[in-house]
Amino acid sequence: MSVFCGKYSDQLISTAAYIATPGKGVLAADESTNSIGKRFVSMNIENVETNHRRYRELLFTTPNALNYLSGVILFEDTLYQRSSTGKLFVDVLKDGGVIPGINVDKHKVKVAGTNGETTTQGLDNLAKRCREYYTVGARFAKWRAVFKIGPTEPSQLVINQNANGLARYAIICQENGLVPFVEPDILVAGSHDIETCAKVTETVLAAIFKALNDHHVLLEGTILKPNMVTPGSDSPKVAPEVIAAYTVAAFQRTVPAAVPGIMFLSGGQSEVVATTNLNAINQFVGKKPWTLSFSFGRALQKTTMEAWSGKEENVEAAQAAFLTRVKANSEATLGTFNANFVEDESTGNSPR
Ligand code: 5MM
Repeated sequence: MSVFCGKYSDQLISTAAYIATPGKGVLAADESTNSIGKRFVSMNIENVETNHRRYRELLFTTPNALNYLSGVILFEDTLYQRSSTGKLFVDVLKDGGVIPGINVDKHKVKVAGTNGETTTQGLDNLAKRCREYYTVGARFAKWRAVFKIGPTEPSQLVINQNANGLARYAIICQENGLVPFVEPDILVAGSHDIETCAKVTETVLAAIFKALNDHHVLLEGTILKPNMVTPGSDSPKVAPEVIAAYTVAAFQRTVPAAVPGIMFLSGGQSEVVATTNLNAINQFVGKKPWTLSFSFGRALQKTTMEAWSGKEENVEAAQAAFLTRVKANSEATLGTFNANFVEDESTGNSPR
């Protein structure tokens, strides 16, 4: 049997191509209730549902910000919520030329017999949920599988399990009209060097694309959301140009040219570091048949959330911080982010 070819094929291809428009990227605003709660509490923002909604409204209604985005990943609650003017958030995004997406995984669980490695749950009822999400306007989905680097990790068991889980998720999405974001997140924690991260990234991606092929997934209607190739967080730092060279080489070796877009997660990198690395990746001279862009969560939102602090009088300043980030990352997708303009980590907007 060949790749998936069903009633949604053309739409999947055009949706994925739109998401991968050069100059645009994706905002990952799909923090679960638990995760956004933890972030709010750490910033002294009251962790109540009203604040989750107010914060997402601040992001989605930032003047001009949607021009730099092709998609926003939502948590299930947000898909059904409305802005303070009564408009569904889904319609706010669509009217701004941005495709709504939905996080469909049900989080990770430990795999028995491993050193704390995990796999991701959520396949039960996934087809039914995808049909519902499509009806309310979602056109893409996201599923995150987590890998860690250690003396014997990731294990072959966890690589196989997560690759098959991602592939099964991807084909269920495509059968129901949603472009799958395939997110293998190889965590930065550890003292490994960049070569080790490159080797693990290549091994994991090779297994995933073998599984996607086995499951007949239409690659033209798929987006990859990977980590960048970097040294571990406890290792000496390397230059963005080195990260770019290793990252692009890892994809050249494993990601078919049929995939329209590679939209990176930020993985705990600071806002400026994530932008600078994305810019270096796009400036790197070499074979790059995919759009290389962003699907950042923390690296788009940290200064915005801090600037807001839950207070109405801070909305304008918070929106200015968010606009700075989406614009800078849009430039980075084109390799035109101004390296001489060094942003202040605390404000995200301070010239050298
Ligand atoms: C925004 O956070 C997403 C959901 O996380 P939880 O399920 O833990 O709440 C997360 O999947 C995110 O989309 C990716 O990890 C990428 O985010 P970063 O912050 O690494 O760019």
